[in-house]
Amino acid sequence: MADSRLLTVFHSSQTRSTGVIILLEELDAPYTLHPVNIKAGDQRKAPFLAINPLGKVPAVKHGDALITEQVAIYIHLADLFPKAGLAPALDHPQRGPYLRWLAFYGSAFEPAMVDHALKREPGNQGMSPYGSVDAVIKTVTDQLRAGPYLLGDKISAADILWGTALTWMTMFKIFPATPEVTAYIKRISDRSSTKKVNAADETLGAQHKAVAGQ
Ligand SMILES: N[C@@H](CCC(=O)N[C@@H](CS)C(=O)NCC(=O)O)C(=O)O
Repeated sequence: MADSRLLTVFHSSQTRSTGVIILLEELDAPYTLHPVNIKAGDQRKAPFLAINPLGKVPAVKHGDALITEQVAIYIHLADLFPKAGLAPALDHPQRGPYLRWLAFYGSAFEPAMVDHALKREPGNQGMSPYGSVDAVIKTVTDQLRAGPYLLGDKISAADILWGTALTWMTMFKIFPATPEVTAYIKRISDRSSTKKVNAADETLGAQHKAVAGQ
């Protein structure tokens, strides 16, 4: 690794930070885990609020630099370890679509799905950052139907983000589990990185529950 700054991931089991750990495993990147016990409410206590004032994981320290927000973290990490081939190069024709799907995730998909899950009216379509929930669901589902990955035949870091997110969103029935979506999720969950991280997450989750007295 040309960049020798240490990577520390602030992580809580079975959350959005789980996907970041899966990505790091895919990238074969060295990293240190800093567990945050969400079950005990540690994300809202001073030591973690000093890292991320929003009290949210994932957060990553790269040396002294702080990166929060999944999309920024995925872009940064996949670019940092180019040998894994999970980020199209700057001049690659798929670089733009790759960034599109990452940005779409954070600026359209999550706001739409959270409004949908909380049964909040999106309000005026012209003011909404995503248009309509139905348009978002159709856009994603159509893309996955073309598959097998978001960019076609080759997996990218965007698929780790989307695959892990769609796993819990279909589980909670926020996003429709159509055959193409289910097949896509399975492609990501069958990967050895996902299996390894999910198994470790079970152990961490049980430890955190015990500490929280649950
Ligand atoms: N906008 C953030 C969202 C992160 C987020 O919502 N994380 C959840 C875990 S899945 C969290 O930390 N929740 C703790 C809480 O708010 O109590 C991102 O994309 O990284």
